[in-house]
Amino acid sequence: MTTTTWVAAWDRADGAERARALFAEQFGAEPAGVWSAPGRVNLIGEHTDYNGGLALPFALPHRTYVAVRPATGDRIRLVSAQEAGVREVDLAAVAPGTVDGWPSYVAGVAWALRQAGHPVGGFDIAVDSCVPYGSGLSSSAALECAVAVALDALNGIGLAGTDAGRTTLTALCVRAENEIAGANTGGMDQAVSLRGRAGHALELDCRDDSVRQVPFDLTGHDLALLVIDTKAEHSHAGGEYAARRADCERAAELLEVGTLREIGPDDLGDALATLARVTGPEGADSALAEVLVRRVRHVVTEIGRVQEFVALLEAGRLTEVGAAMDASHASLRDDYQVSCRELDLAVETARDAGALGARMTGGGFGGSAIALVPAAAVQPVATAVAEAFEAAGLRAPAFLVATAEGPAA
Ligand code: GAF
Repeated sequence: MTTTTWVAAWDRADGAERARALFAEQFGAEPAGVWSAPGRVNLIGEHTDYNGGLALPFALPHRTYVAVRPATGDRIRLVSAQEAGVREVDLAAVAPGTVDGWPSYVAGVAWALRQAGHPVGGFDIAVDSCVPYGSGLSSSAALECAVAVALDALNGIGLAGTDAGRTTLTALCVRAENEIAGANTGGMDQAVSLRGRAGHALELDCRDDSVRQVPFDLTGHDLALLVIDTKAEHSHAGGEYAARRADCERAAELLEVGTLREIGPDDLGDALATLARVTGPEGADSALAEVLVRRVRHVVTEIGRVQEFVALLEAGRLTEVGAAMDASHASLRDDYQVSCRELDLAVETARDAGALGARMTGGGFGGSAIALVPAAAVQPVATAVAEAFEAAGLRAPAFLVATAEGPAA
């Protein structure tokens, strides 16, 4: 029989002790403290954040832990339990394109805080994490946000104490990711890692960064949210994510709107006709017209699905959200074209095995899918997916059951 692999979340005290012990072993001293931040899943609202739209993520129990001690001067020394060797970065020399690999997320946050006028100097940092890496569950945002709250506390900045301050920290982490790590992502992942709440999903309105905490607790409803890490690796520093973002910006420009959020559901037909007209036969680029029509249709309908999903959650009609999840996946696969064979197989198999709804989560091109399943069907659905992957000759997937937990602290 095919076995299933489960990715456990560490107990918080255990995670903190791992980071502390790594710090002590590496640097021969105790850290000033240990901070941590969660990865996320997104229930619905994909590729909407950079279009000023709505998303509905929640923070996972899986967290990245950082043990930190300030140092004199501008030198950052970094060690990670997941990476070999000690890295060093001169904070004064950090600029776009100067730092490679995982240290760019750490140095990028220190750089962004400095750019905003905060007096951040060098530090030693040890990192350990149970957020699966490269799985579309925001391991990079978890690292950025853990560093953000650590530097906020160590430098007496005080932003982490209020939601308004955390909104500012979110923007600084996004700057770090966009400008220093070189991934042109939106702000959903950092927002939920810093502003999520246990037992709630975060309805995030990217038009003005406002949020609404929507109760999301499946216990008592006999349901569970199964996360399927397909092990098909993805990266947002790659070209496809940036290409989708560029498509949306081009469409907004042609439609003469600031962001696609300004296209309401009732305007969609007119907007698609306008796009076809300005880029199509007269504009002599019908291939571009077809692509942009698909992108806009996804974004506008996906924002509507977030609203539908939230309304069902608030009405306690959890068993009815599956259709919106299924429609979201179809739209991401067919119109936005960011799914892949592994994600489609995970989603289809989960549904056939009893899931109420399933979809890819995160940026796509690999990474993870989520399935809403009756609690008793968690193991049978996981087994069915693992068997389907084995039969298709794909790498064995990994699984976790996601509950909504607290933010960076
Ligand atoms: C990735 C990005 F980092 C987010 O900003 C978001 O765009 C997501 O893909 C797609 O919804 O996680």
